[in-house]
Amino acid sequence: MRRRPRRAGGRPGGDLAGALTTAPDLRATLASLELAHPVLNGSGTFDAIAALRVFGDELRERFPFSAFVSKTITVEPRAGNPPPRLWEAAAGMVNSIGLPNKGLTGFLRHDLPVLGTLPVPLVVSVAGFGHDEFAQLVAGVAERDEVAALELNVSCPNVKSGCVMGDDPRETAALMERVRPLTTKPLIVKLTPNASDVGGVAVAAEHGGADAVSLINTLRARPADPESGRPWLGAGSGGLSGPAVKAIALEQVNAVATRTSLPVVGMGGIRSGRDALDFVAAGATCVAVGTESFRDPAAGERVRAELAQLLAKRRVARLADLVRVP
Ligand code: RRO
Repeated sequence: MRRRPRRAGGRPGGDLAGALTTAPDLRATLASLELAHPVLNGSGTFDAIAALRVFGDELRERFPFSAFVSKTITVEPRAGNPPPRLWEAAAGMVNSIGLPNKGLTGFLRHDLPVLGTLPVPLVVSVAGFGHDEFAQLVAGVAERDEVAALELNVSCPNVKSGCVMGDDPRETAALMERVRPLTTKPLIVKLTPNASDVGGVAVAAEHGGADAVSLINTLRARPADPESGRPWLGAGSGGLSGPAVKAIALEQVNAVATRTSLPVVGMGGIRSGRDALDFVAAGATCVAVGTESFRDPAAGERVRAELAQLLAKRRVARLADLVRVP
């Protein structure tokens, strides 16, 4: 078992004597991406195209995330699942969106030119129903200059077939073998919390040449209509996210961070700088805000600001100095 190397410097509670006179340095390195701070969005949880339409240049000047991860795209256009698609859980949300998107050609023609104008690196999330489709998506997306990195979504809970490649280390290894030779751009593998051994899947991704992993995607869930007791969601089941899953996500992030040396994008119920710090302490290099952005579209910016305040209070000059919990 490989243990994640400790970062240089720092001890719990901080590594500087005296008060900080400058704002903490939040820069983070995710594979070859040099990011201004560690807060990304979770795929599919922030519609940058709609936000640009509403806020225009104001959004470009104060973009809440240090990199933007697109909604997952597939080769063919998809309408998504029948409604209702959302359920508000006690401490979170169950979604059954079902991967609606314009398909590869529609994305490249209509969405990419707009997303390419964002002031941060663009990560395009892709999901194929089989290796050939993944290969088509990776080749088609990676050749575009607007794209800084790709996220391989092997973990969507809301489609009947496919997306099983993240359940099993051998499946993940076979996928990586197929797509890794197609691009030199960073490949981030989005892991599922529904796998029995998420650490094993992460190790397979690393051996297969992944540059980073992100986790967690949503947990399979089945809300019941309080009146009839029948399944509430049009598709029957969906995926649970939000504060309810945070402790599960921390456990899985820690399991992955201790078994691989890949940078980890940690997510699952992050609402505050305190939550973000917990993920960094568990081993994450970057964090992503998802469900909270539906409640507060400015959550990404707030989480970053709160994280900076927390580090300053603890007299930690650089995020990279923070000691990770083994
Ligand atoms: O579109 C969705 O239903 C969806 C996706 Br692609 C995903 O990766 N995770 C999720 O909870 N929903």
